[in-house]
Amino acid sequence: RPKEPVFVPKGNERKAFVVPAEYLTDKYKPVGTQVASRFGSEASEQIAVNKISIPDLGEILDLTRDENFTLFIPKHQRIAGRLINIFLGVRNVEDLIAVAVYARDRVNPYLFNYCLSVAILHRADTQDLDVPSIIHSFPDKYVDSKVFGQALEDATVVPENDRTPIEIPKDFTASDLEEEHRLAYFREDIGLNLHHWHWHLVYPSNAELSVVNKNRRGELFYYMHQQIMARYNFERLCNKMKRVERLIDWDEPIKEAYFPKLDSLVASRGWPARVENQRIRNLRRETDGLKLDLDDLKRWRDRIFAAINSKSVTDSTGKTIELNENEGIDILGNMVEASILSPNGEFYGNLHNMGHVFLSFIHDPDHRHLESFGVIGDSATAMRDPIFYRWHSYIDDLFQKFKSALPKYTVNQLNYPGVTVEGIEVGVQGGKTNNLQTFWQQSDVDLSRGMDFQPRGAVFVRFTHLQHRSFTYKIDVQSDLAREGTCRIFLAPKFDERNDEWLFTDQKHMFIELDKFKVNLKEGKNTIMRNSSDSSVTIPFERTYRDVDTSRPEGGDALARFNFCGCGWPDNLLIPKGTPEGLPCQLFVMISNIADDKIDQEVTGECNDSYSYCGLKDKLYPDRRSMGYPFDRLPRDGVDTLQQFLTPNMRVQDVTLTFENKTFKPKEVIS
Ligand code: CUO
Repeated sequence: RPKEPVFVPKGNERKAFVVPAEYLTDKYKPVGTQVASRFGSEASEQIAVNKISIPDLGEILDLTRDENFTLFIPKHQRIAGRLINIFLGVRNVEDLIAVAVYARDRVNPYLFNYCLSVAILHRADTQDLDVPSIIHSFPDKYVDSKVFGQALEDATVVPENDRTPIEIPKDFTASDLEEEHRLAYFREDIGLNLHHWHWHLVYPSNAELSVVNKNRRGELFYYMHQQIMARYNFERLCNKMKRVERLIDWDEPIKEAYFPKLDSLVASRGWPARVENQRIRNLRRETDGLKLDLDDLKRWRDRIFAAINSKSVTDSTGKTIELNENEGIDILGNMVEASILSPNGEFYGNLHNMGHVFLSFIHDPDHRHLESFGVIGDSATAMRDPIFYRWHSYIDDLFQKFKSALPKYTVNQLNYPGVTVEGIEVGVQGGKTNNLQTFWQQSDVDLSRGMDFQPRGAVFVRFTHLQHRSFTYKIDVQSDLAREGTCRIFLAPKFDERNDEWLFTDQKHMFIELDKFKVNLKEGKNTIMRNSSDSSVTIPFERTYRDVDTSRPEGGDALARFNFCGCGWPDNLLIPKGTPEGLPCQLFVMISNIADDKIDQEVTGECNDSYSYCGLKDKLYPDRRSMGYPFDRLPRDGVDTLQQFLTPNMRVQDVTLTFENKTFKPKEVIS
């Protein structure tokens, strides 16, 4: 039987809750004491749970304990919003524990985990509380289902100290006959999917207004997903494939198939697969509250395009709101996603979320086979499926249409008079200058918390992921005065899929952000040194997986503020794979004018290191420019190439990206 999430206090000591009898479900009332003593015997401490007035869970219980849960289905969003509000509404931590204990044995486990995580993240009195990573609570969403049978066997038969990690093959979802499988290492990367789950956990689209209404969240929805597309297209070029085709014709059969090979331990079912050439059909799924035609989706699309063309939207009171160059993209992001911040949800609908839902029920749109949604229907698993990228390519194109209609950046808006970038060099650990290097690396992760077995003990799985040699940027900058600036670093392939030089209007969509940080320039020559591991885009491996040794002081530190800190591009995917012969790339560095960048706020504290895609906890987004600057708009007239786009405060360095087809063992030192 799957073990549901257990929230373990800091330090991993086991504590048992002593629960008021009326909290037990009818099923457990007769055996309550035996159950309690079974689990209580392992506890070092017993905690009495407050007696509170029992909340009415109402509609929340409509989602039964053995169903799957997703943030993309409006009904699920609504009940999640209700449960989050219950968790947010209680007076103090003791009452939160009480209401959580009461709810836990009644509510769907995925729903429970999500809502309690959101509440812990947003309550003032739970800011130092840890929640185990979802990879530990629900490993079934991240690894090959075959592993669980083996893990159970190991756990039962092999003493803990003699267990060896169970190896997950790198290729388990398809063979090389399937061209799209070349990208499986990216789509199925555990850290990547954890990042995406965390992003949507930090930026829920439906909950109390104070939780949803974060600074520039609609714009960040656009930008984070735009960067996913840029990075995916970059990886495709590395694998000799052309950029993703937008899913623009929704009536055509979808050529991509996907067989996830994941089993839900909670729902005790396999995640449905999608065979090739399936067509989207109208949805009639009463239990999910879904009665929607493809025509509804098309109507929303047409209204959104009309809004983009007129650069204005009509809000729910009939008032016209202009989509201007400052807040326009933020409004559009919320409207397209859609979040509850949409200016008119009734009229502009729920395009992006429902796209996920239509695709996720393609195999059973009227529920005749009693099947649940496919992986594209859950933010924890969606990025595994090739169709995710075709859908998000469509969504991104829509945002780009809006961006292209905005005023072009003038030289004044790009240049920083008096500042010149004179040289860029990338020093690679154990490698050649300006030659970034990637390879395969194995890592181990303990899944035992997400499974129920006796005796307990760690069960590790070993998986293989992309990795790169760490590197250092050395940037020479000349400044005529002592001043501050923002250093912005991006990378793009040098040639397109035909091996031709890019037009700037195409290449600008290929730039992936690598880093962004403030620099203090002195008058004269400056040399800026910066390590790849300090990137404002990524979080380190340990934070992605939360496999830290809590007995060490730095381990305890790393556990702090997990929820928000769990958001961040995985460090192992900072650099795309490259090619064995070396993919020519262009590294772009810009020092922008601080006067137009700066946000005045204190940014010290935890988790201030992966803000590019995730923002800062409880703070303003720490860069006043439009997200994606300077590549987010069409270039000024007469600019056709990257070279022509450059102002003196920008520079481009050719680098190569070389992949070595070699697999390093976990923690093997790379020289
Ligand atoms: Cu993150 Cu479509 O929004 O998955």
